[in-house]
Amino acid sequence: MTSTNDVRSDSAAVPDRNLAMELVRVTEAAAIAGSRWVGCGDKNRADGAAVDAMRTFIETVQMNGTVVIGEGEKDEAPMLYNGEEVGDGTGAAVDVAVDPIDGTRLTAMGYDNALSVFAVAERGSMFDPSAVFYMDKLVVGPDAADVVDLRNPIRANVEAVAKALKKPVGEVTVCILDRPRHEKLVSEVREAGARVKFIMDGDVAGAIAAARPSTGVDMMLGIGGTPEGIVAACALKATGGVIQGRLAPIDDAEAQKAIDAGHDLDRVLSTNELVTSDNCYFAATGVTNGDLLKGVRFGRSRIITQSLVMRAASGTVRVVEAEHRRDKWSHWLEQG
Ligand code: VTB
Ligand code: MG
Ligand code: MG
Repeated sequence: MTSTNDVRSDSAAVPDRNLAMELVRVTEAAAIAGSRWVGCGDKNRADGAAVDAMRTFIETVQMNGTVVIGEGEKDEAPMLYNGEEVGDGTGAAVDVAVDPIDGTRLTAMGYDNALSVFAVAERGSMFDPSAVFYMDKLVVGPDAADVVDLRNPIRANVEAVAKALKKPVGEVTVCILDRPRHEKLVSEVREAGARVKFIMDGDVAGAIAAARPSTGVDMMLGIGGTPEGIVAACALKATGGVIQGRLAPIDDAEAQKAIDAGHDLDRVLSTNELVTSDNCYFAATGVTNGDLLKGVRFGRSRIITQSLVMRAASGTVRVVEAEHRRDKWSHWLEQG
């Protein structure tokens, strides 16, 4: 039987629409376990706890998943490795992109903006990020989606966004990772008259914030991780808005390797090229507070989490605030 919805829910080839709701339990678990280590000063400790919790909780999710993006390689973090099979092995075959904590340094230092994220899409539909670790990105929300182009000068893009959002350029806020490599970009944004909002890490949260209303961020620009670009694309497919990405090799050797693997380094990849299928699901839970989500809060007997749950095919975005009984989490909170 075919449901009245746009996506069949009766076929094993298509993941069930409830999958996103299951994924949020996984990011909640990783965020809670990781948040035990907020401010501890050791980013691997926070990441390790989040990875362990994520691994344990993924096993309960009904899917036949293969990790294609297991962030951690670039940062030598304790990763869910590429090729690892996750889920209970039933149901549709899917690609999985995880970042148990995007912003491990933020977590360890007690700074804002750290997230736990998990994204799933039909098998074979996520861009393979192995060629190049970094990607030049441009992200805007739905209202400005049709007026920007990564190939255009910064000023042109910023002015186009201002026009699309019907506000003066001086009120356009551009989120940029605070890195020496962005010095020229930052001056160009400021010369165009827009505001720069620096983030120390966490450009998944930055990208989604740029595409969501009322976050105070209108646009994200600059070079960040390729895996994070694909994770962000999964969310953008549901919120509307676009991410445009161009591979940004760190040196000639990496560039040559990418070219040999068949990549065109001048090509601007669109949201739908980074993730080709609309059968795409996304969940994120705040670890520390941020523009996008509140972080994990500990009460005497309850732990409160805030998460986003999205499904691209329907475009539904849910904000899920959950209360967890603290005693049930003691295994994850009393380690160390
Ligand atoms: C970004 C950021 C991540 O990596 O993608 C960044 O979102 C890019 O790499 O939180 P550099 O740190 O080398 O600039 C992180 O900081 C870590 O994954
Ligand atoms: Mg990351
Ligand atoms: Mg990470």
